[in-house]
Amino acid sequence: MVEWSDSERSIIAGIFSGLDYNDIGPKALSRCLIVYPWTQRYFGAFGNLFNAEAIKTNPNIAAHGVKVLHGLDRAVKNMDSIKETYAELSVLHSEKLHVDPDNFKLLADCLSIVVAGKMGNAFTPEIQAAFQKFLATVVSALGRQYH
Ligand code: HEG
Repeated sequence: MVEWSDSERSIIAGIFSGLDYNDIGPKALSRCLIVYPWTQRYFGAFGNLFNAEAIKTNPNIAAHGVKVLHGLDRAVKNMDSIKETYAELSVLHSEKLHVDPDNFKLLADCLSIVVAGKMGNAFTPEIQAAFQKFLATVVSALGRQYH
């Protein structure tokens, strides 16, 4: 099990309490689809993804970006049982959605970049270290039910 220090816990709680999900979620997901275009294949039913502008203004993508952040919220609230918390979501991504688990890392990296851009100088190495550890734990948990 991943161990969290008090400082890491408060950093993670602090980052998420300051996040505007409706802004950050859509930006992180659309960035992932633009930077890594092969990730678009899972969103064929989401409408126009023709170019970067279309992706950034697609309301279905925006809504899904918000949904992903709410999904992360569950890990923030269950820091000591992230693996269990995501067991079902991992099965869904594996068996129903057939999402390649490498993509979790790509989306996590895009989220880091968007959060870093938003926080500016406040995104110190210490804050980044805790955030990367959190995201790595999430990525690992989401990839857990693949076989
Ligand atoms: Mg996934 C559905 C969370 C990465 C593609 N994703 C969902 C749902 C949640 C979620 C909460 C809704 C589940 C439900 O309906 O019960 N996703 C989530 C997280 C992360 C992630 C927390 C990683 C940080 N997802 C991810 C990636 C892809 C992807 C990288 C593809 C590149 N997710 C995906 C698709 C759906 C979900 C295609 C179904 C969307 C729909 O049809 O509405």
